Parts: sequence; C-alpha cells; structure tokens
Amino acid sequence: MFASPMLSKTAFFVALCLASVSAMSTAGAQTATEIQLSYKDKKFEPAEISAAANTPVVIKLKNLDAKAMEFESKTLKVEKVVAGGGDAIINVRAQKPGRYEFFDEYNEKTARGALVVK
Ligand SMILES: [Cu+2]
Repeated sequence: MFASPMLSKTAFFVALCLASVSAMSTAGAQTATEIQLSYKDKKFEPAEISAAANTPVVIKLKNLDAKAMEFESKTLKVEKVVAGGGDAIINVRAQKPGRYEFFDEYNEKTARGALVVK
C-alpha cells in the first residue's frame, strides 16, 4: 500500500530481466537442425545447405579426404580444424535469414559452400 513507485519500478525491471534470461535459456534448449556435410576432393558435399531461421544448427562434418581441412565461416563466426578421415560437430547459433558462406581455409578457392537460412 505504501510501496514507493520507484521500488515497484525496480521490481518490474528485475522481473523483466529474469523473464528474458529464461527466454534465452529456452532458446538454447530449442531443438537444433542437424545437417550432414561431407568434405571430399577438396569440396563440400552438398555445397549448399539450408536451415530455418532462428533455430540453432548442428553441422555434422565428415572429412573424407586424407588431409586435414579447416571449416571456417566469418559470418557464422566458426572455425574448426578437422583431421583427415575425421569428423566434427559444428554448432551454429540461430541465425536471421540470409546466406552464410563457409570455406576450407586450406583450400579456399575450391572448397566453398553456404548455409542458406530461410
Ligand atoms: Cu582459420
């Protein structure tokens, strides 16, 4: 009854803050889109992969070549070395619609691909 308007305002912002934190952790628990991606003869197969917007993506990358490669994407902010014959899991945050290019840093000219988010 005598609560100051200032205090209730603070309580409101704290509640809002907690709500957004829980919204964020819910988003983190959201089911990710799983995409299989191969790397062979210095090329990605398929060269174009797609995923829904605002959904985390898990790229399961298999390097079928004998040499190591490095999956890299500046726009997706990922970089991962995959040993020859090895595989890796690349976690990508939920993205806005767009085209996100990636490449093998060791063979940048031939090994290019893109994640298309719709
Ligand atoms: Cu790199």
